[in-house]
Amino acid sequence: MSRKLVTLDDFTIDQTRQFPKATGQLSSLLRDIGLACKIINKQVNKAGLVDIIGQFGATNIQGEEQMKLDVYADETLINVLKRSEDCAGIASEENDDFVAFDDEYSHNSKYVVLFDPLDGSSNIDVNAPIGTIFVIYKRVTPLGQAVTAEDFLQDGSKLMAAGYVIYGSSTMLVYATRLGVNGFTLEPSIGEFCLSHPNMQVKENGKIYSLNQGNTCKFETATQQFLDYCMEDNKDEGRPYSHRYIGSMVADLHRTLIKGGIFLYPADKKNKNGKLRLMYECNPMAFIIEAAGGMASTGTERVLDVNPTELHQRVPIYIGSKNMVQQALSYIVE
Ligand code: P6P
Repeated sequence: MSRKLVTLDDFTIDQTRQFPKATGQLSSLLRDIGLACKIINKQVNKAGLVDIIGQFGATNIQGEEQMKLDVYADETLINVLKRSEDCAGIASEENDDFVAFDDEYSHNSKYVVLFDPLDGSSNIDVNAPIGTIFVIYKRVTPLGQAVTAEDFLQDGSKLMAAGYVIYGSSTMLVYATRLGVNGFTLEPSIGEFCLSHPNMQVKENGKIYSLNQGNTCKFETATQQFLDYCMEDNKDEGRPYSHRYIGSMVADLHRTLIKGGIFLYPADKKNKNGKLRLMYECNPMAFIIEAAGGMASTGTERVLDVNPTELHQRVPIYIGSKNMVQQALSYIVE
């Protein structure tokens, strides 16, 4: 007997009904983000067939070559959210500064959205999984005016919701609120995200470690000691662990959420803050993994406690199964 089909709309409306005072704006915003990602999905799925693959010929604030799909995804999200009743402004990996939607309606919208429109885009040409990552904050400035930088530079513990869409062998939307983490798989025949992974939980222990091992010569001693632990021949403790690394954060974290394990992008001798961005990569993944029972640290503090100073700042990250993250951190303490 197949389970009743529950769409993302059904689910978010049911969640809203659990809070009598809820206005449904957060649910409506999640549905808007889902719509934008369905539009992006359409292009991602046929990227090999149309002249949309390859370099856009520009670079973003990170100094990274912008792939055409990056720009398309960024513009799609901005256009959909600008028309949303509930979004007052956005910030994106692809845009130097935040964008305040400067119309009367948006001045009275309650939320701001930050996103990495197409994370892992260096994998587009090799057809590896890529994704859209997003967070939703309630604005801190008064309604009736345009949002300002302080509406965006909030620490992760103030997040209202966070999620990602992974464009892989299937297209899935996973999002977390304080009520938990739920996964929805896109059913193309009806164009709806349907509940497929209710109440996702990350295992306390795992057998997979995930990092770019090519950077080993640059790692600090503590990271090298944890790597030695993962690769140690200790059958009683289930080691050596398996090494898996896709090089697309959404895909590596999705596997970690489903199978357990640890993903790390640590600081190294060259990059004192690692590579991944706090606001729209590390915070959303930390919010999701913590809501699923896991752990996320920068090595010195909880990711969600970092007080942001810049929109595109980077932090090191150790994230996944609680016991594995604690094991990795134990070397840093020592
Ligand atoms: P490296 C993709 O470019 C990305 O931002 C993340 O999705 C991914 O985890 C990381 O960078 C991969 O970085 O240095 O291993 O190629």
